[in-house]
Amino acid sequence: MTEQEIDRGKLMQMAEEKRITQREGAKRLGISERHFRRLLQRYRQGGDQGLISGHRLKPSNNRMDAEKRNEILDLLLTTCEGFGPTLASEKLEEREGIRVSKETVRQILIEEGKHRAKTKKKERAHPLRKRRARRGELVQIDGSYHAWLETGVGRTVNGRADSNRLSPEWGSRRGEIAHAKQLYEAEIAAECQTGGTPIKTRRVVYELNQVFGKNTILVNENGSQGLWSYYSPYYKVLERDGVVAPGEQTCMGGGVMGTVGAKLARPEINMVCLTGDGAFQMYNQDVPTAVQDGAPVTRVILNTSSLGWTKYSQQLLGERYIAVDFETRPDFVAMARAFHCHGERIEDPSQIRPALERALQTNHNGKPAILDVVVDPDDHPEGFVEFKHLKNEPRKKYL
Ligand SMILES: Cc1ncc(C[n+]2csc(CCOP(=O)(O)OP(=O)(O)O)c2C)c(N)n1
Ligand SMILES: [Mg+2]
Repeated sequence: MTEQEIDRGKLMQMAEEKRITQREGAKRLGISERHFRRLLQRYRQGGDQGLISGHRLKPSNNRMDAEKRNEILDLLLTTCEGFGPTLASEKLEEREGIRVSKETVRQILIEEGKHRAKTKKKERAHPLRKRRARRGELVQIDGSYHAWLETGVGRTVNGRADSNRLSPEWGSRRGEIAHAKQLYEAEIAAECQTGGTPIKTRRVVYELNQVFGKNTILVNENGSQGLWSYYSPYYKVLERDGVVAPGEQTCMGGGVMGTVGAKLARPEINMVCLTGDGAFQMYNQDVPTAVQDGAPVTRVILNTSSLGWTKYSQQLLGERYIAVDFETRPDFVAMARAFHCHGERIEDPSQIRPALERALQTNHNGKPAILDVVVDPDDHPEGFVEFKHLKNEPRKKYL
């Protein structure tokens, strides 16, 4: 039985049991009430089997008679030998006055083993990419729409050139870019010395990178302040696999807990998680987990006393703030101590580096650390600001 016949059987049964009316059944099957009654009659007499079409396995009424078919077949094998269905159908009409569709000719030839039906080409799920140019090609591995390099050398932040295939002009261009990069990095270094309070997150990120250095894996979170660590050279990933980056729309707290797993997997590497206070509070039950499982990691809380990302989105809407500020400010240092971790609160930029050094040392001694850094909630990375504005203006050309 076909699926359609099975469905019909179910509806017939429902109609018999008076759970639906005949009108409703007919409507659901998309047939007339009269036809529904006819089917119901057959169902009563023969059950499900009664619903099977009487034409099943019988030759079609429009079938060509055997004599005519043989005549055509003879011609196809003699005067039209070797012709494909289309040509054979044309020639049969032209020479013999026999009108027969190319499809019928095709079917006859297939039945006689004289023609092979074409199999439909499968669509490629992963089409091949276009061939690439060979010479002077720049293989861009990380890019940005923002004019990071103000010297006019383009918008690429980290590019890698395939040096075997470079055109001769590339030599001077490469020097130019290397110089621009140097200037840019010096500019960021100066910018990350910014003093004053509240602390600018870029400074925390920069100093973290310097203090923890190589042999470190950074586990990212997805708050607005944590974003500073996504941008090089504020934070430079110094190791292969040196960062556990959040995927699109990560669950907040994924990094806070994930850092424990990462440490257990790679105990020889320094493991640090940069997290917002919101994300931290979603998974702060994993503070004792780190102690219990022997995972001496550092969590640096970028404390804005708010769900900063969401708050900024609300600010752009220009209406009101709702459910984004933490009016109760937990004492994260007390919490750290309660769970046998090292804990410090940092409110002044001069405290950042020594606190990071102590946290790292504590980890080396086998104890997890939590640094609660009070940061400026309104200082957002340029890329984030632009991204947020673009989201409000989706017609811009690169969205
Ligand atoms: C479980 C979950 N809820 C909501 C979000 C959406 N979201 C992304 S960032 C963010 C706010 C993050 O706040 P916080 O961790 O304090 O970082 P801040 O933006 O203040 O730097 C929210 C609500 C999310 N990613 N995951
Ligand atoms: Mg926050």
